[in-house]
Formats: sequence, C-alpha cells, structure tokens
Amino acid sequence: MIRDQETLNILLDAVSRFVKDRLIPAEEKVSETDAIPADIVSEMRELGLFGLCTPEEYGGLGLSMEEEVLVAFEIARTSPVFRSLIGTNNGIGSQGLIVDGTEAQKRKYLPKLASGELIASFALTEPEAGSDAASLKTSARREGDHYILNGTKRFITNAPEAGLFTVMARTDPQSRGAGGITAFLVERDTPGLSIGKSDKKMGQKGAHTADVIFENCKVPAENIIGGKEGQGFKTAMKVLDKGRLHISAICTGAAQRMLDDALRYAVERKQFGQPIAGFQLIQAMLADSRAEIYAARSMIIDAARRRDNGQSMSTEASCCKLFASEMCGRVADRAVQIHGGAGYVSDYAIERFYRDVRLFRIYEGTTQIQQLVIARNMVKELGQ
Ligand code: COS
Repeated sequence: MIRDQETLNILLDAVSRFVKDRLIPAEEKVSETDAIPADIVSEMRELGLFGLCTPEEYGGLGLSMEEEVLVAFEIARTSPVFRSLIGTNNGIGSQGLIVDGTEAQKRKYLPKLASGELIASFALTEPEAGSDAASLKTSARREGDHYILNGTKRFITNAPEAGLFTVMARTDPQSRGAGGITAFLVERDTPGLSIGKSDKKMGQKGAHTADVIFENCKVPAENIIGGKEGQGFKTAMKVLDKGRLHISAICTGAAQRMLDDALRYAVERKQFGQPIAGFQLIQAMLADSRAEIYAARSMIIDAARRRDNGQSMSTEASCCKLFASEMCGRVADRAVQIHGGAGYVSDYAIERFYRDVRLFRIYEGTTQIQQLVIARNMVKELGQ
C-alpha cells in the first residue's frame, strides 16, 4: 500500500541520490577499513533511514511494507553493508517490540531506535541452534522480579554497535520446544552481558557480527516483550516473516546493481573487434538476469501488499526469500562471468559483491528452511 505517492517519490529520490553520491563512492573504503565513516552514519540518521519502519507516533516514517520494499530496492544498489547498519533497527532488532511489545516498552525504546541514537540487535541463533531455532539453550530463570540469563548467542548482526538486544531465552526448562521460549529486551550495559570479538567474514566487511554472552545476566521481568512468558518463539517467527521479505528486496536491489555494472562493462569491453554486449552468449546472461530480477520484484511487491492488507504472508515471504536470494546468487555469478578475468580481481566492485551477496542465501533462514516453511504451509493449508 502506498499512502502518498508524491511523498514516497521524494523519499525514493533522496535515497537514490544518497546512494549514488555518498554511498557508492565510499564502498571500497568501507570494505578496506571494515567501518562506515561517522559522517555517513550521521547523514543516514538525518535522512531518517534508521526509522523507516518505526510507526510515526514513535518518531519514525511509518512506511507500509510496500513502501519499505521500494526503498529497499534503492538502498541495495550499493554495498549491503550500509543496509546492514540500518537493517536491524528497521527489521529484526525492532520488530519484536513493534508487533508484540507493550505500550510502555514501545515508548521507552522506539523513538531512540527511530533516530538511530540506539542500535538494536536480534539474538536468536546459538552455537548449537541455527536452523533449528526452537532448540535454543540460553536459559532465563525467574528470581523475584528479575530473570537470570545464561548462554551464548552467535553471529549476532550489529552486536558490537548495539545498545538493545531482543533475546530469545528458555524460561521453561521442562519444555524442549518453541513453547518454553520467551523474548526479552536486554540493554547493552546490563551486568553479565558481554560481546565477543567480531567475526572474520567472507564478505560484508564493515558490517559486524559477534557472539553475545550472558553470564548470570539480571534482566527485569518487565522487559519480557509483551509481558507474557512462552510467546518468544512466535514473536521471533513473526519478525522473520517480515525480515525475509525485506531481505528479498535487498537481494533484488543488489542483483540490479550487479547487472547494471555487468551491462556497462559489456558495452565498453571490446573483443573480436566489437563490444561483447553484441554477442548472443553475453546477451543471454544479461537477459536472463533482467527477467529474473523483474520476477523477484513483482513477487516481492505482491507479498508486501498482502502484508499491508492484513493477509497472512508467511508462505509468500519464504517464496520471495527463496527465489530472490538464489536469483541474486545467479546474477552475481553471471556478472563475474561477463567481467571475465577482470571480475576476479578487486579493481571492479563485482568481486566484492560476489562475496557480499553469498550471505543472502543463508541468513534470516537458509534456502532449505524457506523450502521447508513453504511445503509445510502447503500441507497445512490442504488439511484446513
Ligand atoms: N508466525 C507466527 N507463529 C509461527 C510462525 C509464524 N510465521 N511460524 C511458526 N509459528 C508458531 C507455530 O504455529 C507453533 O505454534 P503452536 O505450537 O502454538 O502451534 C510454534 O510457532 C512452533 O512452530 P513450529 O512447530 O513450526 O516450529 P519448528 O521448531 O518446527 O521450526 C522453523 C520452525 C524451522 C520454521 C524455524 O525454526 C525457523 O524459521 N528456523 C530458521 C531460523 C532462522 O531463520 N534463523 C536465522 C537467524 S535469525 S536472523
């Protein structure tokens, strides 16, 4: 749903100009230094990028899902590292609070998340609980009006920067599955919370992930999201439904950028006496990429509209994540191929993008988990 086309166009233009003028020229430096310069972070704040999805009453832009994916298509035309910094505040870091938080919790944290003053992280994954998220072991034992958290969370995006964590922990030790899990809001300076050293990743240098460790970490009971035990897994799944759609849009924007670069290269590069864009085998790669990007864009907008209309979209979000992330991988591969030897060296952005986008097929649910969600829902729907 687009609430006001004119206002949205102004935002899309501003984001697209920011990407072109400020972010693309900084990509290489960010990758080399493993950090986003402070002046760029300030500009991201001024543009409102940390609060795209925060409801307006809490200081954000309150974008609908359709508006959000349109912005995501634009912002992904540069290194995914920039998106990663604003991604948790707009997505997995804040959504638990937005969908299931109490009014007091929202009032306390959302305005700071919307302004970017506070960075949020989502702590679900553990060393022994990745795809099987419901098997997580981090425990939360009640002690008076507090809970004592113990355990380790792994690969947590923006953990080194975060001031607030949404932490899924087991409050019912008798239950091994989803029902015993509760979601907590845990502030960074809570005694007993520490951050491990940043992971050395294949790509996305400048975006940081790390372990988050809880050792007798004492969290007030009022920090349970929504105030009720045992709801945390469902909160996490709702967060991921939306997150998967957002990531799908990011995959599609990144694929578009790689295709733009490959097309430009194919038009400039001459072999056998003519630009390689004139050769049908190159054209096939360009055309397949264009068609697949169009398909991903169309399905993402359709799924976003479903969410805006209040319809269920868990299956559609997984279809989008499955298709768009795999499509992005294919486009990355073809774009390297079109660049030839030049695609394998770091003189061109495609070498970095090829590594950066590999993560899309893994995080917020692997391709195989999306297949599982889609097929399970199909079987469930048949039974209804
Ligand atoms: N929205 C709301 N509730 C949901 C839901 C959704 N999208 N998906 C599942 N639930 C509910 C179920 O209805 C069920 O509730 P009841 O017990 O009341 O029926 C509960 O959550 C447990 O669901 P389920 O039985 O399907 O859980 P499983 O353990 O079988 O696993 C998968 C579910 C595999 C889909 C889940 O663990 C998953 O998504 N894994 C991947 C995790 C991931 O994406 N990690 C990425 C890192 S986090 S960025």
